[in-house]
Amino acid sequence: MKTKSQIKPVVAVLMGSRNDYAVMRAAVDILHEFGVSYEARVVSAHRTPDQMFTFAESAASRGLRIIIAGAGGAAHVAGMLAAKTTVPVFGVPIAATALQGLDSLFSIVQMPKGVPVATFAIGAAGAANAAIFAVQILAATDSELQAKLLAWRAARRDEVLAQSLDDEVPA
Ligand code: RP5
Repeated sequence: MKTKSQIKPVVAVLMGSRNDYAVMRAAVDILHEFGVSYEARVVSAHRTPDQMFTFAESAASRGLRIIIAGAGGAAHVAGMLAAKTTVPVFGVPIAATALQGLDSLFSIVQMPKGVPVATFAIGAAGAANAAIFAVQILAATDSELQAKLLAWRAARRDEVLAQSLDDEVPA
């Protein structure tokens, strides 16, 4: 059996600061739940640009299939990664400044034609959805993962069907 450090990650979860992990954890939790191999690390476009480019340049040869990149403020990490690799990049805006994530949403979503970043919602919902979307893409060529995904969706459906307002609404 391979140890965690021996398993090659297929998804990378990057973030501009350790402080972003409070949000990006939602992506890690989903990948963990589905048993998708991943790595999570801090890479900043502004503070570690050389490391960011080295990461992007080696992403494909290291076997990464998807990069999820979260950042707040003037969030350039997702776009700059996308500029340096053809591995698909999913961007997650994080509310880290007085502009509450709108700044990072606009920074991530307004990519020039030819260098796409798939942009998700601001915050933890976006981080979780980025990971679910990664699972959906990987599941297209992995029947075991597809079965897990269908079971996960069915569980979400059953949760809603079990919800009742009987104790809340006036009789
Ligand atoms: C961005 O600046 C990071 O993604 C983070 O959201 C924000 C603030 O960084 P810290 O000062 O919390 O490290 O690059």
